[in-house]
Amino acid sequence: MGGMACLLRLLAIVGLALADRQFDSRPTLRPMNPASPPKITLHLIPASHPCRAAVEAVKAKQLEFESVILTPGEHADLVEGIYGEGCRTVPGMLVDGEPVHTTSAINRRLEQIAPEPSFYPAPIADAVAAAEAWGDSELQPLGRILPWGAMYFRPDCFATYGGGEALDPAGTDYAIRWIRAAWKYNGVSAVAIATALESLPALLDHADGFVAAGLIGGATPTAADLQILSTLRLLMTLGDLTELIEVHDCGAAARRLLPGYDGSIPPGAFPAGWVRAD
Ligand SMILES: N[C@@H](CCC(=O)N[C@@H](CS)C(=O)NCC(=O)O)C(=O)O
Repeated sequence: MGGMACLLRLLAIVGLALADRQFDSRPTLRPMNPASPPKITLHLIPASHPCRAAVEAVKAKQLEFESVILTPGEHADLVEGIYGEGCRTVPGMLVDGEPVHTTSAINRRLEQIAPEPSFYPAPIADAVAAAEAWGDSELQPLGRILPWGAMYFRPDCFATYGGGEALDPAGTDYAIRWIRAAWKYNGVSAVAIATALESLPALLDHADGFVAAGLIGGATPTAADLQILSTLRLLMTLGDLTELIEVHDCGAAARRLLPGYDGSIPPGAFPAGWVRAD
């Protein structure tokens, strides 16, 4: 596929094809929980780690769902129109038309609809909820800074986050405009990138503590798994960070839960010395 075609694919102009590939809506098993499942619709954008978390959450509950892939940049107004004032982020979930907004709210609503397998197992429910909240507030923002940060140095890799290939020069020019806009929108700067990279080793150690405590990395995903491991797996698409993350128990858990993840930026994108292992 040519570079520009790959790019257009990322921008969700062929959103449904992308939805099939990136956010596979088929449950792993036949729906069995509950007896008459509600109609679930997810509003998503391509390559978003919270969106991937929501998709995996619905699949873990073995529920059928429909994906609506929105165009990044245009999605915020649309999402606010559906989910209410101030609700401008994805993912959002409609359950028989009832709006449920943010990954944490989605996890909790799914738990009511289909209690098994539990995202908040009884003996560790509070600790899982606290780990989930930590993942949301402390780790998730890195998934909006570092991939966009690395893409500035390798804009030809932009379309890989939509399942495409490296861009040709014309596609790369187009991608550069999107990357600039994303920097502005997400508050990315060289200082923000360096700060995020500096914070990563301690965050990985913290997440390893959750593995040791049995809050993440087990046989069935908890709400904390979905929240934390989706971000780590996205960050592992950055060649500069793959090894750094996967030597950690939490990194190995991320690869187990999410073996495939679109996007690839070869090592060497970030300036030498910015990536720290400790
Ligand atoms: N923490 C929330 C927020 C998710 C979030 O920030 N999503 C990003 C995409 S990765 C988004 O929609 N950003 C658009 C905006 O901030 O306007 C969640 O987990 O649902």
